Amino acid sequence: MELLISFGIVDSYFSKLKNNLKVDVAIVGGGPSGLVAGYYLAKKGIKVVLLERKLSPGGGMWGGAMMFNQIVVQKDTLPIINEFGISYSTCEEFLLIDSVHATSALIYKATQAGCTILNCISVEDVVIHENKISGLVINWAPVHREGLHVDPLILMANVVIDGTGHDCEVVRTLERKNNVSLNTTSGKVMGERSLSVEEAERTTLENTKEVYPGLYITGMAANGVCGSFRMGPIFGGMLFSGKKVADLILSKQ
Ligand code: 48F
Repeated sequence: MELLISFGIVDSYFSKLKNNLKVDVAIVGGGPSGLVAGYYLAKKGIKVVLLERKLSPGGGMWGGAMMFNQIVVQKDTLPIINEFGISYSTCEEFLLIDSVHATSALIYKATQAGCTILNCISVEDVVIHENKISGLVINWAPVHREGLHVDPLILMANVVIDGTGHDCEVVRTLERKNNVSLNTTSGKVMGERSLSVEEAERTTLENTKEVYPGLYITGMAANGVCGSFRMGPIFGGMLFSGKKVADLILSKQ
């Protein structure tokens, strides 16, 4: 009995890992934008893996605002909210949603559609072949946290999405380690600006794009890379951005 449990977990985990070491799309970061992207890509039959450094995917959505576990989205997100089966109440032009309910719905629907989530894994670098991103360098998140000198593994992907939120870690790493010009107005990571809700929500969508061959940006990473604003606990832009990045990638298949 005891050995069967261990064999079952080890065999099935390593078969899942092995099956996802070569994918169509690798998403870095399991915040709302990454989860929505994973759902829409998987739903269309794309082989997609999402890598999340924390134990729980969901990013900044669980905590609502200041740990008050409610979020706000604009009413025009209703098609996405309904697609994910999320319940809501209304207040003027907004939907009010329990953040735990919403976050778990995004995780459930993304995995149900076929997006594999590998948690507790940190992305520490990218793979570049002929000036195109071709994969990711991954390690156990606790290896980084403990400062252990342990070499990583490599995961190959036709396309990578940076959904790492405010820190836009994948694009920053690409820029720091390589002499590259990005698809931004300065050619560089421009850095996030202070809070301005309407402009931030609008530009999140505009900034969702391919920023370097094979590398797309979504969610707050898009605004961080392109020098736009933060918006606080309103999540419509994140949902729309995740859908847009999926649509952009699907249009190239
Ligand atoms: O920050 P996060 O929720 O990203 P998002 O989808 O949404 C932003 C909102 O939550 C909120 C906001 C808008 O309303 O301002 O902040 O843009 O989730 C990013 C996820 O990426 C993970 C991190 O743990 C988090 O769950 N992450 C970051 N860097 C890495 C990573 C990395 N190098 N490797 C793996 N995961």
